[in-house]
Formats: sequence, structure tokens, C-alpha cells
Amino acid sequence: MGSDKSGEHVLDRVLTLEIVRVTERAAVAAARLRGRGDEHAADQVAVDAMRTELNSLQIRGTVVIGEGERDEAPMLFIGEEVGTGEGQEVDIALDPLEGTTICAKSLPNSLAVIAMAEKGSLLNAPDVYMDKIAIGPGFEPGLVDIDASPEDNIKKLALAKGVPVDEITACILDRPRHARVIEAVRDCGAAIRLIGDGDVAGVIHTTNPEETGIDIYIGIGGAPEGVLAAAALRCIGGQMQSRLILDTDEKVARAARMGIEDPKRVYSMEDMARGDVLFSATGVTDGNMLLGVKFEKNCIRTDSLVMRSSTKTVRRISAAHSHGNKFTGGLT
Ligand code: VTB
Repeated sequence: MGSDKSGEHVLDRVLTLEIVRVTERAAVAAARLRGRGDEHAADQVAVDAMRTELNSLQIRGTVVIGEGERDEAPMLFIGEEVGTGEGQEVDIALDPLEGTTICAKSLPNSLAVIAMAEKGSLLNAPDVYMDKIAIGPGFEPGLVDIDASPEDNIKKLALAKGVPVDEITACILDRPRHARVIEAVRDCGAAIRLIGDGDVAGVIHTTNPEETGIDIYIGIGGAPEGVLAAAALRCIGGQMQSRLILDTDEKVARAARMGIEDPKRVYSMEDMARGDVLFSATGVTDGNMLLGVKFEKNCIRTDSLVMRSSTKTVRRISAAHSHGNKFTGGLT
């Protein structure tokens, strides 16, 4: 571990640039299967590629948010150890292909994502649903509240931005479970960007409304995706709150086995991702913030965001990978 000026232990900054390869490689692999209608195959190649690259990093990593539990996920399962086994001990949250359906249909905003943090600082969330609310940076803490109504949150956000409510756009997953929220948001005059999948991107998009057109994320998505989104927001800035949906005894028991004692707890962004966090996302398909992978005659192009919470540096890395190297299936 290194140490920043305040004495806080931080992750080795070299890793900031190292982890981008992990998402680049997963994105390139998945992009070859864009629009083929086979979600499973696209996910599988992304998992394989991410794992190979992750295992070349000089870390002692443990997957805490991954492809699922050991029995259902042969690779990158929760608890799997990754890296060379030398170097810093880190916890890892990953989604080699966030938006498998989007990729299979070649629609916008599928990503390869990974977050890395000091050991013990990422919420070990079970693979259940999570209620989430998120806004970007620049607002007073506690401006939005997961327990307030969508109308209240949107009105407060509009006031803080100094715009009328009808200039606010909320991003919501297009699911029947959101019928009431969708109605409430429209009734108060705001617009909605309905997305088919990909709520990690949906949350990240709130950090740059000028570019993405999204001011607030509201609704229920996956808990693993929630932790990844919180890690990203810790790096860029913004606010997020969440609550796990533990609506059966089995889910409550499963969460308890992962150390979650209060099934109704509201998590802040810092509760989900503490301390120093690194985050990398590479576009698979074109999106509102990142371009998808481009296969060109002489190279393969990738577009990534790489960030680190302790310094809040956000790097946009556009890379050209020459044919014949490991990204293209050639020699490493
Ligand atoms: C969201 C979305 C993901 O899961 O978290 C969603 O961002 C939640 O689950 O891309 P449902 O699809 O059951 O609503 C994903 O779609 C990944 O499966």
C-alpha cells in the first residue's frame, strides 16, 4: 500500500493504468459477438478474457462481486482469487459484460466494468435486487433521499439545478415493477429515459447530464450492479443511496451469511464502496459516454474511463490495439 498526503492508505496508483487492460480485453471479446443474439456466448467470452487479463495483474485479489456464487459460475465467482498472488491485497467487483442483452441486440451502452478497492471496503452484496437513487456531483449532501417520493426528489433536484421540473430527465429500467414510479415521475412533469438494461451506465450517466441528458437515476436493478455504480460514483463524485430487496426468508438468510444484519438498511455510496477505489469501464457498444469497440483494418479501437477515488482523477483512454497482439486473439 502507498500513502497519500493525508496519511490515508491508498491503492498503488500504477494499478489505475493496469486495470484498463482488463476491461479493454473483455470489451473486445464481447464486441465480436455484438448483435448475434447470443447473450450467453457474449458473456462467456467476456468472462474468459477478463479473467485472463486479471490474472496477469500483480495483485492478491478476491472477487467479492462477480458472476455469481461458485456453483453457478465456473469463473470469476464470488470468493475466487485472482491476480499473480503477489502485490497488494484487494477486493474486486466486476461485470465483464454489463448489459448482455444490449450487446446481443447491438443496442447502446453495454460496458465491461471492474472496480478494485482495499480489502474489506466493498459491500459484499448478494445477487438480489436493489432499490437505487443517484445524482451527479455538485449538490448539497442528502439532496435526494431514497425514502422520499420520486416527485419530491425531482423537485428538489430541479430547484438545486435552477431549472424547471420539465427540464429534468430520470433514467429508469423499463420493467413492469416500475409502473408506479414511471407514472409519478411523468405526473410531476419530468421526462424519463427508459433503458432496457445496463443500470451501471445509467447511474454513471447522471454525472454528466450535459453529455448524457440524464439527471437522476431511480429504481430497482441488480445489487451487484449497484455496488459497481457506487464505486464509479465514489471516483467521479455524486450521491447514491440504496436498499437491498430482501423479500423472502431465503434472501434474508443469504444476505446474513454475507454479513448483512439489517435487511432494511439504507446504504450510502460510502457504505457500498469505502476507502480508495479504482474503477474502469470500456464501451462494448456505442453509448452516451463511451464509444463501442471499433474493428478497423489495422487496429482495434477501444474507449475507456479509468478513475481513482483518492484523487478523483478521471481519465478517458482511447486505445488502438494492433492486430496480432493479445487483444486480437494473437500472441500476448
Ligand atoms: C439491471 C441491469 C442489468 O439486470 O441491474 C438488471 O442493469 C436487473 O435485473 O444489465 P432484471 O433484468 O431482472 O430487471 C441486468 O439486466 C443484468 O441482468
